[in-house]
Parts: sequence; structure tokens; C-alpha cells
Amino acid sequence: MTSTDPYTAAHAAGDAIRERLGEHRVALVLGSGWADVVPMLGTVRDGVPMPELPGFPEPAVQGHSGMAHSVDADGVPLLVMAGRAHLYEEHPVPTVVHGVRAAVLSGCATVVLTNAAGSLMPEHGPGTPVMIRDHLNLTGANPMTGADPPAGMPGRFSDLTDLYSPRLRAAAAAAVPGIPEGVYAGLLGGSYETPAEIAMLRSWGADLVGMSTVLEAIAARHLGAEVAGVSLVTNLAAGMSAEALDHREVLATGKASVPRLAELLRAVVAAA
Ligand code: 8IG
Repeated sequence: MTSTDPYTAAHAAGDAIRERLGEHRVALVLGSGWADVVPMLGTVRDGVPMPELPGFPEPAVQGHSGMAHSVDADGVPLLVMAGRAHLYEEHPVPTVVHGVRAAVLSGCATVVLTNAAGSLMPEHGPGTPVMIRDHLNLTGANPMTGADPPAGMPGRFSDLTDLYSPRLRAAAAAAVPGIPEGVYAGLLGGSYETPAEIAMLRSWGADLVGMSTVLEAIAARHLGAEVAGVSLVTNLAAGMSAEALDHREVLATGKASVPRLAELLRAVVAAA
């Protein structure tokens, strides 16, 4: 992805998605621990390993199947991408956002981003789904840097007010009364935080902390998509609990939460 410009590469991937899986109205990116929701979202019609699509890297993180599925979700054509590229794997920013750009350019008008996250809210611990209300992009990166978007694409400096659709958040709240909302701090990652970093993030307004989502949300909004974000809390952030942080627990918490997550996602997709 260094020789062609990232938008041309995403266009090619969008065309390949349409050829292999058809057209979809909504795209759903599944984070760590979320993969098992796929069969509960509707009728799974078809699937393709994402590395077979142009511009997608080989999957690396355990628990990510790296599949793109075409799902009939109660009549809504839904493109599910189970797996994503992370900055901490040293994927370039255009690779990190390639999937959402491809999905939008393939015709998806809505992008739903999910992740596993640490919680800074002591009352919302492991197993709690939280709707992302806003984010802090603390990755030090941004998909709108680099060469100007090519002709025919919106320019940079996208307005990120209401990045996380108030309409879709309201649909989630209607389906799951009392579902919490929070501000997601997206970090480069590679390690979890120190307790001092978590204290800092709390003072900056963060409710959730993770290593994904923010760059994809910006890239999706830039191309005009409506965006929703859902975090599954799998741990209290560093210094807030006696338990050590462990990636295996992320996957186990995901599995136990699957039926509730599927119900929530079905409601958000139906409203999209
Ligand atoms: I799951 O506590 C999960 N992902 N940065 N911090 C960060 N990412 C996470 C965490 C966490 N838990």
C-alpha cells in the first residue's frame, strides 16, 4: 500500500467486496472477543478471508478470524469484518483504516465499530457493553494526514462534531434501556497503561481506554458514513482492580457476553 494512494487501494478493495460478497448497507467491524456474535446477527450468506481482498494484511491477533461475512440482518444487507489491523502491530495508518474505507466505498452508508476496552468507570466492569459517545484520539496519528485526498473525495479537516451518531445511540438506548455511554480514549497500545496514565486519562474525560476504533471512526466519517461505536468492557483499567490484565480474559469475557451483544447490534443495525 505504499505505491498506490490509499484511496485508490480502498476503491479496489471496495470493488472486490462487491464482486465477492455483493452490496451492503451497513458495515460492522468486530473487535477482540466479538467474533462469536456473527451467527446471531442474522443469516450468514457468504464469507471470504479478508487477506484474499486487495490491501488487507494477514491477521495477527489471537481471537480474530480475519473473515469478511455477508449477513442478512433482518432484511438489512450487513458486511461483517471480523478482525482489524492495529497500529501496535506497526501497520501503517492507511492499512488500519483500509477496511472501513473499502466498506464505505463499496456502498455501506453506516459503519458500526466494536472493540474490547478497559473501563475507567468503576460501576461498569467486565461484561458491560458501552456505547461510545465521543473519543479522544491519543494515538498520535490521523488518517487525514498525508497527501490530499484525490479528486472526487471529500477534503481533509472533517467535522467530527457528533462523530458517534446520536441517532444510533438513541436506538441502542431504546433497545437496551440504561446502556451506559462513554468517551473512548484510543491509544497506540502495545502495553496496557500505568495507573498514573489512567489517572491522567480520567482527568481528561476518558471513560474507556483501548487500542483501536478512533482512526477508523475518523476515516469513515471523512467519507460520509454514519458511525456508531460499541465497547465491550473486559477489564477495569490499570490501578482500579486487584486483578492483573490478561488478553485471555478479553476473549473469555467476549464469549460470555455474546447473546446480549448480538441483541444490541441487531437493534443498531436495524436503525441504520
Ligand atoms: I480489552 O485496559 C482492553 N484493551 N489501552 N487499556 C488499553 N486497551 C485495552 C484495555 C486497557 N483493555
